[in-house]
Amino acid sequence: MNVKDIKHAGLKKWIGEFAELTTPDAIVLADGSSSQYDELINLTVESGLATRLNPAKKPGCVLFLSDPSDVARVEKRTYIASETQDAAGPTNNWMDPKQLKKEMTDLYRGCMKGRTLYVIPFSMGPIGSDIAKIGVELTDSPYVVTNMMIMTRVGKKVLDVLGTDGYFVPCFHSVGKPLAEGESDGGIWPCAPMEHKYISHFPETREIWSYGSGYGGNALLGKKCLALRIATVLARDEGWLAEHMLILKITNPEGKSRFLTGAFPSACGKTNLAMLIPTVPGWKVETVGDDIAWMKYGSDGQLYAINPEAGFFGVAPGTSASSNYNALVSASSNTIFTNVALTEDNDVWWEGIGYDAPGKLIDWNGNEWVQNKADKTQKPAAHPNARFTAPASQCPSIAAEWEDPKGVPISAILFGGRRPHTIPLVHQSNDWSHGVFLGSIVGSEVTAAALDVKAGTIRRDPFAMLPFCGYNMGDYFQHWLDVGHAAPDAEKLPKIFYVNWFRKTDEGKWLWPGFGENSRVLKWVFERCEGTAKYVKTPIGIMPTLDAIDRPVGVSEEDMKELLSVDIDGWLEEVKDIRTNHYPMFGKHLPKELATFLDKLEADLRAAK
Ligand code: TSX
Ligand code: MN
Repeated sequence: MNVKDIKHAGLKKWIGEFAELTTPDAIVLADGSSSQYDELINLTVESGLATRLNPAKKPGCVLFLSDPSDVARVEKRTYIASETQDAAGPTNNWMDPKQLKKEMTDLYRGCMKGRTLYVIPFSMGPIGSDIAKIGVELTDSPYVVTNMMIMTRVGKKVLDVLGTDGYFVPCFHSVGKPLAEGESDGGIWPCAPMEHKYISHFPETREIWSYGSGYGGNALLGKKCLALRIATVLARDEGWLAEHMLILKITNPEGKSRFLTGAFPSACGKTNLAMLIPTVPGWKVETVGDDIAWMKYGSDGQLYAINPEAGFFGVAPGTSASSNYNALVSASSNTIFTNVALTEDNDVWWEGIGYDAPGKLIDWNGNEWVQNKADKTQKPAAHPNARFTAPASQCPSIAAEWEDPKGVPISAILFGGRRPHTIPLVHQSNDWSHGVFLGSIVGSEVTAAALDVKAGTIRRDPFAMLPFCGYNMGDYFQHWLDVGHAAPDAEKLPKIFYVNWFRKTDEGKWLWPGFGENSRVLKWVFERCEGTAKYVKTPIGIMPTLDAIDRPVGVSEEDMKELLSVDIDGWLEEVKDIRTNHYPMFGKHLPKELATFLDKLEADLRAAK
């Protein structure tokens, strides 16, 4: 099948216009076939851009090394180009849409010279699901096409659903490096300089225009751009939720299952939690998604979630058999690695993989690298944001329901962050709106990696959505409140919890072992949904009694008390920080209901002192 066979007149016209602007040498339709996937991978291997890994160790896998300047999402070049700046809000970069389109059109002019324009029809969500959305990405990057084929559902079957006049979100992408007559990339990752990179969203017209970066969220436009920034706008207008959340299934020893979602800022181990292997005997945890959840009320009044993605775009460093066995297995075949290190026998290695580097490596910059553990200043062999792109179907813990078009019914929503002090291991909101308050104050300790703020500071990242909301964040809080008020049956709303795996002692030791032991907390959450868990009411919300959560080996009764107590003075500091540094940012867009929760929290804390 090729572009000529497309029966959707609007799509055909739109492709023609973009091709006229960008002047590619050829136009190819991504049909979703495995033969085309193999051809595209061969193309990147032959051009020297990718290295095929050892088929005995990593069958069907390749490694790409990106340009050193093109290694992560570029927030300062990410724009929400709404009609007014107020609509984008205080936490997004804004540009006038007309001005931005003019600048980008100039960049796109002739930008695909010497390259092939690929047309990628993709579905976010199981094909044909009521909750799914279709997008079409036009790109000149075979890396993007192959990654999109793993991360989304691509090809002919999407065009079939689209029919002759179906709706799709238009997504433009170019690496922004046209080739002169007879020139090739010669194995060099193509991208544009930082000042020419743009990741642009037009919320009113629901368009995505990306230029100059070939990496991850900047270039795989189904993920952060469509499934979060544009989807938040659709969700606001259509009365549902597009969230930066994992989805997991938990089953008790009696065989009863529940589903929950969870939002965590980066570096909190969201993918690890989604694929957790429980330590509580008889309990089972399975994976539905690790990054994005779209939630809508079903006809039974329950909130249902789908994972709009079909793969995992996971951070490799720190992923080991002990931190995330299921991710390692998912990424052991048919996987695209980016910016990890290459071993002499064409396997991959990264920091935190669980064993020392075997011999001489090629690091992510393409240089020889030999591990020297005595040298504390040695640069890592894998980039800290190195990734694996792996099919979700290969995950050993994938839940049977993960592709159910009607989604999975959600019993509980978790929020969390990396908080060494004050925030207990787990507490529950008193109701939905109070849960929205908890989501709005999510924050995480800045780790040593981010050098722009002093270590130990808490960076607020409400709902873990700060970089991903396509409109005013204050209005987004109001939308969450509205979704609760619109519940067909308030009794059926998911219960909302705030968890913290990252409490430390004053000496800096971890108080909680985390990882698989987090299943003890998930068990309490499950039992709260059943109505059987032991709990107490506190000024911050509902908490487990001291004996409600089984103590893991190595956690003393004293530690447990510390993990499950309300630190009144710490929380009063928290209230002060929210009142002076966090909430004022949203100005008149901050819902009054949330300000009231903050006042009540302060009054209740003072009364308990
Ligand atoms: O992912 C993590 N989770 C969630 C797992 C399901 N991490 C890794 C965070 C970086 C992505 C964690 N790190 C977790 C956690 O629950 N907890 C911690 C902190 C921690 C680190 C090491 C140990 C204990 C706690 N254990 C030892 O040092 C032996
Ligand atoms: Mn994410």
